[in-house]
Amino acid sequence: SGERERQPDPTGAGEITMYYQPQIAIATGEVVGVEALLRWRHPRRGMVDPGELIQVAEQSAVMRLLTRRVVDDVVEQLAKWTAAGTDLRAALNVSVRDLHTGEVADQIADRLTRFGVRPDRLQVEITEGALMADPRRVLATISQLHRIGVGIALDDFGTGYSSLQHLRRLPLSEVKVDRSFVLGMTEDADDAAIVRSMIELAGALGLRVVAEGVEDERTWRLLHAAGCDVAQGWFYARPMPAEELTGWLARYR
Ligand code: G
Ligand code: G
Ligand code: NA
Ligand code: MN
Repeated sequence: SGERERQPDPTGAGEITMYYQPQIAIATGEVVGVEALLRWRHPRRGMVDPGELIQVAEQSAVMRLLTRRVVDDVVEQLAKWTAAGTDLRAALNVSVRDLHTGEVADQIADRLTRFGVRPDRLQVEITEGALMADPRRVLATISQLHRIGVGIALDDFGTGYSSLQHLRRLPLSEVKVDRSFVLGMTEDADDAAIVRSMIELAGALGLRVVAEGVEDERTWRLLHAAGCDVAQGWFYARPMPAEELTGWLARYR
């Protein structure tokens, strides 16, 4: 949030901020949601992508704090959009370890109530890796989120193990086709075939399909022809701060 960002940083470690990347319904061109992506504004290195930060954080209690911060920021942002009449859904990422206790689900329930945000405005993205680590506890957390009414997306679909079992057993609302397959679609017939099969499979199971990493119009066309529901990628927009998104949405319409 803006106020927090303008505060001086006594630790010198930089600031955490959320960026939002639009997700577009392929059939209508409508913006249906955004994915919240963490960014680290480093005092010397500038804006750093979260990959490195999250890898380090996951080794310690820091991840728990980061996730708390992400949930707070995203739910508060959803409340602002709702108040402004902007009808957006937001997805946030949680790490594998976040799902080993019910804490994140309790926090999400608490914040949704406190900010008066409808649970179906929020979606939580999980990766298949989460299920490998501790399937029973992870499933309990995911089920808790599902009962609250929060959507669950299976992220990076196609890169994990036993994907088909997860599709059947988890209370999912969406699968996100991993960008490694989408990026290759226009050049590689196998990648294109894999993406088409994933779209068909997810559709048959009643799940919304999101293609991530859509970088050009040819990829968008292939996805349209394949009946993919939603696209996300640089072809439409890069992840951006919430303040920038407002202007982007106005220009997009
Ligand atoms: O935005 P970018 O492509 O740099 O993200 C790199 C990785 O960091 C991706 O795997 C993404 O899922 C992950 N990531 C981004 N934001 C968050 C977050 O808020 N929490 C968690 N756990 N992972 C995130
Ligand atoms: O692991 P996850 O799927 O959450 O990672 C999402 C990451 O993908 C984000 O960090 C974002 O920066 C990145 N991303 C978003 N759109 C594109 C795109 O069109 N091309 C590529 N290469 N990366 C993208
Ligand atoms: Na994600
Ligand atoms: Mn992904």
